[in-house]
Amino acid sequence: MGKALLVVRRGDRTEAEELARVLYKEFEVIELPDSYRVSASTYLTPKWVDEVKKVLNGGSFSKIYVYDVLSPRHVSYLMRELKVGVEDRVMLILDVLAEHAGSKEAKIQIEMAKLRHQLPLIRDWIRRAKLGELPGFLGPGGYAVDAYYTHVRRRIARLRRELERIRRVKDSERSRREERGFKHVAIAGYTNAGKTTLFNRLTGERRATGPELLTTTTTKAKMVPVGNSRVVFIDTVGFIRDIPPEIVEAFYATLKEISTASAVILMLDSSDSAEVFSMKLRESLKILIRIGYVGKPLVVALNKVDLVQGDYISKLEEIVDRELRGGLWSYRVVPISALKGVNIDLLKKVLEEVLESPTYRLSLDAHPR
Ligand SMILES: Nc1nc2c(ncn2[C@@H]2O[C@H](COP(=O)(O)OP(=O)(O)OP(=O)(O)O)[C@@H](O)[C@H]2O)c(=O)[nH]1
Ligand SMILES: [Mg+2]
Repeated sequence: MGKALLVVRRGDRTEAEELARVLYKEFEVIELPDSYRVSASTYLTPKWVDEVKKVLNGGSFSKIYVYDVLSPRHVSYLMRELKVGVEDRVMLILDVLAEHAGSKEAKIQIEMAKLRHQLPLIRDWIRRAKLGELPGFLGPGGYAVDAYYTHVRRRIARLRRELERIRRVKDSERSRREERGFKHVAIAGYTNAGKTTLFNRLTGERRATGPELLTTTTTKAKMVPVGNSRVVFIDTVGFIRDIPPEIVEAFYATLKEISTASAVILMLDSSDSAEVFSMKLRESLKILIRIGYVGKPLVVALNKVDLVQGDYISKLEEIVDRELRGGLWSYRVVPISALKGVNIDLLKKVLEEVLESPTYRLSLDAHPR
């Protein structure tokens, strides 16, 4: 793969670079100010288009990722102006997931999400071809684009059927386990928090872990005894800020495993700055609400305590209390190190208590705040 160019707002730079690093050995970054005001028709203003052209002329770039939501109009305009492939944030996330995808389920999910993401762009091409705005582009009269559109629609329908089949299998496995009295505990949270490391430690599995973002691309369930209960731990795909709907739909399986669980271990990375930690906590809670995991127990695991000082953990505990007190969940906080094996027994004990206590009933009236 050649070199990539990232166009990114200052505040998003770290996340964008971490994602790009998974795919490209070499990339350059153009930073827009956080206050950058998007041009409605072209995304980049003429000044910034010139900036990008200058950088493009200085090297051989195979792709530009604009780390934001782009409309079909933006993409068409930028590709015409810059004469190189232009993708947005969703595509970068999907490309990273594709890079890590091992299982058939993951591959189907990602292909479907990519095609669904491209549909509006293809529709825009068809419209332009019919208006004669794309002379000679993919054949006369837009016929080829029309045919491609139909092909993509059919392919999406086929992928959706296959996914539904895989989901039915997962659903029936889950119901069978529930009938046998197993409790499901989903390990959820932001990408790179250490979910798979914890899953491996609790279950003895050897799933791949790593410092890259979005290492895990499918869920996995494994039963182990915890105290008197038999608990099925579920490793899940990591959250990322502002997940767009086409990804959410493709990753429905992960979200379903979380929303149907008896308890969720919400993994957070204590080595993050307080600001990033709070952002990830709030984003995670928003996702839990969106998928309907409310009124149920939340065990907040402050992971990677081996990297930080004790007083910092107290500060993070305060942040968690501030966000969760009187809120939509009954919660407990446990500082752990999944990697070094710190407080794992404590975590299990807390889980046991949480699973044995009668289901927490949500009553907004009872929690005035
Ligand atoms: N120092 C330290 N590193 C940890 C700990 N737990 C996990 N890590 C590291 O953090 C990185 C991410 O761990 P994973 O278990 O892959 O994280 P994940 O949440 O499953 O990430 P995704 O699958 O990308 O969502 C790896 O490099 C782990 O070795 C910990 O307790 N302490
Ligand atoms: Mg993982």
